[in-house]
Amino acid sequence: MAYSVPPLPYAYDALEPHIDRKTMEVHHDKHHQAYVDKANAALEGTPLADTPVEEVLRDLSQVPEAKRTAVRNNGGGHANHTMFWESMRPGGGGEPQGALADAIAQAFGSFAEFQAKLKETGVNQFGSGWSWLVHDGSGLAVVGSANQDSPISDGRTPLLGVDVWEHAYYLLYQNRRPDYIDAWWNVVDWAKVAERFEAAG
Ligand code: MN3
Repeated sequence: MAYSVPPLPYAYDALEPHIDRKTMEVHHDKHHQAYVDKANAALEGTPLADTPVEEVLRDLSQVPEAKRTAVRNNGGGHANHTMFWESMRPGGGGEPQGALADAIAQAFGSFAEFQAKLKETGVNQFGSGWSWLVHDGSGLAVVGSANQDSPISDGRTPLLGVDVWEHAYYLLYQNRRPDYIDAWWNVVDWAKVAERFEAAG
């Protein structure tokens, strides 16, 4: 089965005023679709054409060398964006509860310190990329990635990622990436992040 863009699990304008409808339309319908189309084109006719994208990204050396960069970029783009849409919801935000809250406090000192670190990593990502909360096998960490590189390819489990490509925020925030990240916290679906944490732990 070729990859496909999953339907957005809420309306395009559901995350307003934090993320605007036009950005969501272009980001989901155009950018994510392009990653899917290019990933499918790169994998077509290879033994990996029916492999879930996470399994492909876990070991990129299994991808034929001539296709590897295209799969890294576009397969990564597909996986990252699929997770991104599901990490947000209207009326989200607040703070995580339970075991995830405890693990964040243990790893970073406090939820506020975690937020500061994820934001700093996103703001300081030069050019395009992501800032991630990951489970690295022993505990939680914040890592950045360039372009569409997935933490999966480094042996880590992504729990939450903020897209800091300009296409994610430029229409509403222009060059103000820090303001976009500040607003993005208001739409994070912590219940979804907690599910991933439980599965990873
Ligand atoms: Mn994007």
